[in-house]
Amino acid sequence: MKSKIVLLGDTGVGKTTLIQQFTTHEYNPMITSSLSAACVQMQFMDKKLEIWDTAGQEKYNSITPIYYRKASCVLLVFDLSHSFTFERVKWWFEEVRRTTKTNMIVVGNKSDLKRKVSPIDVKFFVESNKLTYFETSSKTGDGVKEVLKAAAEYDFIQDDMLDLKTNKKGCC
Ligand SMILES: Nc1nc2c(ncn2[C@@H]2O[C@H](COP(=O)(O)OP(=O)(O)OP(=O)(O)O)[C@@H](O)[C@H]2O)c(=O)[nH]1
Ligand SMILES: [Mg+2]
Repeated sequence: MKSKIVLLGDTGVGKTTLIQQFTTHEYNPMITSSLSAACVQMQFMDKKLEIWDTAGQEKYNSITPIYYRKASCVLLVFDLSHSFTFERVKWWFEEVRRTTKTNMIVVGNKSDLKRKVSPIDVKFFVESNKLTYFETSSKTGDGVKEVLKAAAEYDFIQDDMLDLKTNKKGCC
């Protein structure tokens, strides 16, 4: 069994660092901002995971739909210490929902830092959209395994109508 997991979120929220925790259980503070999408493969329990990192900088946003198509799970990552990054997660949620039925998990990262995002706002957003929510620190590793486990449990949701629509637009 193979699962495709895609990480989306604003620049600097910790997507690449989170993936590094998934694969090596280590924190490397020297990671630099991603300039393009990258894929890593790993075995997790009985599943082969294909994990896609994306570049969060605004100028790269236009290329990402081709990455989350056919994903079994999208991780919408924000930085708990930067309110604006949570607003971006709401935007990403709408963007992904527009073209796919993909499962989505919201991840509030950097739980080791002072929080700026209101827990009430997060609760309202995830509950009203029936989403699963985890908090992580890809610095300390807190909550990381739980996210990976939850993401790996999902399978791809086939939707021929949505596929047709996206093919018409010639998105990939
Ligand atoms: N304190 C703390 N710092 C973190 C955490 N996760 C990542 N960082 C730091 O935040 C910065 C950005 O992390 P990245 O993993 O490069 O962020 P990104 O989302 O991949 O960013 P882009 O590649 O630009 O989209 C780095 O300096 C990381 O060391 C965390 O959980 N806690
Ligand atoms: Mg990155």
